[in-house]
Amino acid sequence: MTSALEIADPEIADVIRREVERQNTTIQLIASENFTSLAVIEAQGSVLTNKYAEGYPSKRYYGGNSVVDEAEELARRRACDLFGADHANVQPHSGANANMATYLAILDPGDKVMGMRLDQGGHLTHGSPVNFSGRLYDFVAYGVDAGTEMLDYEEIRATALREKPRLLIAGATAYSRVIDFEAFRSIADECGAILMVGAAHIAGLIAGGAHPSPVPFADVVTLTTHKTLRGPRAGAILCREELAAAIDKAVFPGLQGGPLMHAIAAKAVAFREAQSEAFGRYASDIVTNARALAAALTAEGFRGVSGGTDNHLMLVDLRPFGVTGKVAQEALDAAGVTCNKNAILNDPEKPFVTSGLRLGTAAVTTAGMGADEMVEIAAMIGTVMRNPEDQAACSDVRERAIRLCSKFTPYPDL
Ligand code: DSN
Repeated sequence: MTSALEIADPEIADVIRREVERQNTTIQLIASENFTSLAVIEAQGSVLTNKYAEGYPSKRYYGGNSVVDEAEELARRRACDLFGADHANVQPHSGANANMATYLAILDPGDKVMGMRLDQGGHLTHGSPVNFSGRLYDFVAYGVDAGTEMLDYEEIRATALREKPRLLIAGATAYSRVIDFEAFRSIADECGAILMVGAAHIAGLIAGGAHPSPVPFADVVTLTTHKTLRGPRAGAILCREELAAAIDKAVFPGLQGGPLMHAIAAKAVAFREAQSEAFGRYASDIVTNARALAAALTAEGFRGVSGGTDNHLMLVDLRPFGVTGKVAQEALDAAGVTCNKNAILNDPEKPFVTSGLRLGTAAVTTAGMGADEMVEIAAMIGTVMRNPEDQAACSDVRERAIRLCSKFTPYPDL
């Protein structure tokens, strides 16, 4: 049957059709991506997109909100239950907005903040000079130890005691080891800082019990809902009761206007899905697959940054292959393996080139792949890295990717 979209806008209908095909026939290893359920997609694509609901449930600026209020209440309650939090704000449109709202709630412009360096695994909103965070606040960066390539908590403590930040941020986008939130709490207490954890990447692992939770230790935890948590593309904030009013006020009216009620409904669906036992098994399988992929890549000759992984992602150093991250990403893309180039510690290459790749296993785990497939994927990556300009070798890998995806198709019915 021809859909309404195909009739109204065949060009966009065709873009969506081809993107479904791309997701169904290529291997997705971007550590921040996943495949949402059809239930999440249905909620996201619903008439809730029509509703203006500035404010919060029962305290809206416009009429007609009694129905969508229930969606936001469900999302807030489920987020609190899932993570054991006092309070949840489910309105942030993204993780960056969740972080920005947190700063707005807690800081004054010019205040000192400590966060992880972007080029050592942090995030743009953790103080990058090209981001609002680096322009509005006085960021002091911490990184990883040059030898272990892991967080050095004693070094972070020494810096925090010297700099006395008002806000200490834990959390990363390219760090493959468990983060010790209890250690961050004790550092924050010693230097008198508020502790925020940016848990976007590991939110699903936390929900599923595959990574320790920051909630008992942090004053504020920011999330995205679309990475390991497998929900819609959006953000959320969890916080202690004492900060609830300030956080809510910072999100609206401080930062955003009307909340995206369709996205909030889709977040509620994802939080419910994450409460299931099956989600717990999935979270644990993500880590098992990441370890299997990291081990298989090491056997292929790659150097794993920090020697491996405890979570859903890994960074690999491509220098043993004499290939840059940019060349690797493009060659793998052509071969049906989607991933992103990523800086490694003291990377000699520019940020748009890099010497590393970041690989994650959340999406392939959702697709049903296991340890055998991780070995196969590592072999495919190894083949492309040994022959990045060899069209025949890359075509062969592309065929292998299509065969693998035909057995593990995320959206067979789309
Ligand atoms: N762009 C996201 C990631 O890939 O980690 C972070 O915002």
